[in-house]
Amino acid sequence: VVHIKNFGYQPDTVTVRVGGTVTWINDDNVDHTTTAKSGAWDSGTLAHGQRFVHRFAKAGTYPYYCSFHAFMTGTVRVVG
Ligand SMILES: [Cu+2]
Repeated sequence: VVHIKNFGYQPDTVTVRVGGTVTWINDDNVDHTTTAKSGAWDSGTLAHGQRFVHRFAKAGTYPYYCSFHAFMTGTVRVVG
């Protein structure tokens, strides 16, 4: 689980197995997103308390950001 808090992703790097999921939860009182740089996923707007789940089917390194606050970045590492 990645918490979106104080305009950051906590933790900002997570590692999951192929087929695993990552859940993001927005703990801020500001809208955020989790948006893959590759386009592999886009949560759309997450208001306070909302969550988004994505399943990773392929190994790789997936950088992502917040489409409202480009300085917010994180990485998902998917390992076989
Ligand atoms: Cu944001």
